[in-house]
Amino acid sequence: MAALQTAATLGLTRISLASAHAEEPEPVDNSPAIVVGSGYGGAVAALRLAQAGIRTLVLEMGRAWNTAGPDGKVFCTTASPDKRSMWFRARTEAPLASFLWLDVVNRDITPYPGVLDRVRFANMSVYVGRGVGGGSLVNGSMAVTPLRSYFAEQFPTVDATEMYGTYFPRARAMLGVNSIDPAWFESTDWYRFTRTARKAAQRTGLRTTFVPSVYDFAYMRKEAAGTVPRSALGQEVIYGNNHGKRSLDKTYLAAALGTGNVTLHTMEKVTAISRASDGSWVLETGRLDDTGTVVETKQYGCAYLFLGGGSLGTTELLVRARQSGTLPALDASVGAGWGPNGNVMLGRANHLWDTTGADQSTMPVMGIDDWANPDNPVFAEMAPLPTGLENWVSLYLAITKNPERATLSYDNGSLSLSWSAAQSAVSVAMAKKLFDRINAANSTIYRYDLFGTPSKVFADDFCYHPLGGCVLGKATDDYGRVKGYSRLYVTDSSLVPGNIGVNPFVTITALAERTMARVLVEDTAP
Ligand code: FAE
Repeated sequence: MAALQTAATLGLTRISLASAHAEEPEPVDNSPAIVVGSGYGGAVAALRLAQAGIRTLVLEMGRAWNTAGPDGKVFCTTASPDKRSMWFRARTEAPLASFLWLDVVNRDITPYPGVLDRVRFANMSVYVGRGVGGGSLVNGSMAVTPLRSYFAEQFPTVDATEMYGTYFPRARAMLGVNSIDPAWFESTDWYRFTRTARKAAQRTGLRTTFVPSVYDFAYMRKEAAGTVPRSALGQEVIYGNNHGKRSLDKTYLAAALGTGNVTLHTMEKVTAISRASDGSWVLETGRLDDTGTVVETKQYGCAYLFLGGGSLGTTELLVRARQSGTLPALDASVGAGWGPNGNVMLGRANHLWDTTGADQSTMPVMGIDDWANPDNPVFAEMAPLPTGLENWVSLYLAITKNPERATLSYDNGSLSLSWSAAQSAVSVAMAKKLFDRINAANSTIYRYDLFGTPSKVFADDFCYHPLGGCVLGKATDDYGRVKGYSRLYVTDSSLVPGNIGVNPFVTITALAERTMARVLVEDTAP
């Protein structure tokens, strides 16, 4: 099997395995392969490169979440967030802005490299995870394989048989996907909120389905029994889980580091990429301290460059390189094809007798699957609202089949996104159509108090699922090789064309597995 060649065998004089120990200090720190970012795409790339015997450097702008704070915990809870919660903010910016219109959710905090970032554009904010593990540190763990027919529609050039036969199963196994025991689900107080939402869906004649997870349900049951520290049952999720969650630092990244071939640098942000005259890649980085100050700038070189900075991070590096002229041959479609996976959040008010429970697990396990409805395809997850008191709210994250797409570009020194309010309105109309039916069938109404003032029913100005910007088969070939340049790869959510109909991390992981399997076999010296 031909494998990725190390830089030395490529004859790239700047790239030498011994360079780190050379007597004469070199201006550039070299590795055969560099991976930018340690989310799903980056973690898969790092593991598979390392297993192929290729020394790999992973550069991650966030911190490693492996050290306990003064309270003995690595992460803080959603109920009492502190500086660990958000990426350099003076106040938290939680998705649910208010309760009973009161500003009781967010807290003033000390700016710090916290785990959740909210990247604000004109009409859309994008939540992303920061740290070793990327989005896996903050997400809801829902591990959903997309409907095969929709996957095939979105990725017409990808062999769906191979994906569903090989790469989705490989991804699910590595991620540690498991499902809730239906009998426990039916009996535990912790999922009363979901059973109440299911009842409303069933009264409407809608289909509901269990959603798999990477949260360890065996651990959750011990939490419920009181034999282990609580995490999902202790209001931990968007600011990290101290227990129970199989985040990437416990799966792919642990395996990658275990090979001995991976070096991981944290708090080091890649700011620019360019190509040297000998064909090697050059990366400029800035190392951040805990105040966000750049304390050191560095250059790294590599033969093979894998971009796993996420839809925003990867696309920013590429559009910036094209705009500044360092990578002029990038395809015109780099930056295009971006979408928020049709995300809309909303709440419904239940009748007094339809309680949701004071105890709520933070990990969703069920969705309303109306994707097959040709008039209005929507998949809506039943989300928790764990306030610790009965609140009668059924909360949902709707994923709508919104065909609108936007473009990311680099203007005046920063990333901008062309997404408009009118494009969000398309998602809202679809969510409203579904939930108007549910309200009509149950004689219920929407909640008006959850997304700030003035009363906003549909939260359409933020998303959790940024997708696209470097779409597979358009900005790259069918395996994530960036068009116009050799030995440059995208392995993350940038590849997904704006919408995938379900929560995206299983798809991102499986596509990255497919890319790595191909690249490690085929890509040899130019
Ligand atoms: P991602 O995981 O975002 O990782 C990118 C990494 O690269 C991050 O660690 C960045 O800090 C780092 N980075 C970026 N730029 C640079 C740079 N220039 N230099 C160095 N490092 C850089 O990318 N998805 C699901 O499937 N199920 C869920 O239940 C779910 N819930 C979610 C809940 C929340 C609150 C959020 C924010 C997301 C959720 N998602 C969920 C989305 C999912 O986490 C997301 O699609 C993936 O994390 C994207 O994976 P990537 O590999 O693209």
